[in-house]
Amino acid sequence: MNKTLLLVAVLSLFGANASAQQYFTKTTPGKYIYKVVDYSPAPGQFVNKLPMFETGDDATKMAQKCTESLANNKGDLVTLGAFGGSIIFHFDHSVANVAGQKDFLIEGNAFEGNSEPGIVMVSKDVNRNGIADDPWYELSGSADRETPNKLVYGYEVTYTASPMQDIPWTDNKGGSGKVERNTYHSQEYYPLWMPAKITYKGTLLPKNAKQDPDTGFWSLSGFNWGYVDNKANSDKEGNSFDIDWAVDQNRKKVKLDFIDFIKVYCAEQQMAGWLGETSTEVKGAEDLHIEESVAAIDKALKEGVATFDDVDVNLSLMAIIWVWKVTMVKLKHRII
Ligand SMILES: [Ca+2]
Ligand SMILES: [Ca+2]
Ligand SMILES: [Ca+2]
Repeated sequence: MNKTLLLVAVLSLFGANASAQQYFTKTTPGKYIYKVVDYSPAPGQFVNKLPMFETGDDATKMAQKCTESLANNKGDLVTLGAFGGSIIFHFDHSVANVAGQKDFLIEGNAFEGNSEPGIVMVSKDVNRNGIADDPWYELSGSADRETPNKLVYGYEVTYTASPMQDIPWTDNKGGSGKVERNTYHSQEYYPLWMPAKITYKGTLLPKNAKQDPDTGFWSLSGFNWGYVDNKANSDKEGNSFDIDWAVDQNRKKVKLDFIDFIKVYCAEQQMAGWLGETSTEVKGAEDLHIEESVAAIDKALKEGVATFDDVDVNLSLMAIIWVWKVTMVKLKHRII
């Protein structure tokens, strides 16, 4: 009986701990990107330039270069290349999902007629290891509601390196194409630190590029809401995201009280003539309500279910000892 009660208490503690928000550092929380933990672009005309690849750079180094470009509101651009190319980053704290409000903002470099929409995914650090290896949820955007039959869910593209040539790809729907080179960018378009074959999976948005038959001018029309690099940065609302838009693999709504990691991937697969391939760019991100995020973490800390990453183990041990002591006292006084 005693042992069972204790086991239940400890298990419930781990359960609570597993879903608790956290600080990623002990410094004063900031509202901008703290760290980029993964950068996996698809081929594109700005790849190996934004950020710059140098001989010997590996995936870790490239992610670090992205951090240097984006953290603390630096505001340099990172390109994601064609469909599926992605970036994963986090703030220095978990971002609360405030009811009825958008929770974070992501900037790109879109302007009217030049939208290169990327889809946002969010994740909680469920296993509390500080690494983005937990379940991901997509934030559903306007196209899901407005043109559901024109999206391709579970779309998958494989790119094959082809040095200094157009880069061929095939998809899981029997389609194929090339990320074509152009005269404006003369560097290699395939991410040079990555394997010679890369496969990316996600939701494919309907093509948004159109060429004016008279002028030859290409325009990339914007979607209504819910995508990165889709509206000009001056449109704060149009670049803001609500954690309540999260859906699971079956497109069913998921309720998340906070998130730790954000992923953005390019959701278009098209060549727009001389404009080249459509590729999402990311310029930065911001927690839209840092006070609420911090208050929620502090509350969880007080309740003993949140931890600083670097003292995680110690706090967990302390919490286990605390639960043990409380249980013993309660048993002694026959409270339970
Ligand atoms: Ca919200
Ligand atoms: Ca994790
Ligand atoms: Ca762009």
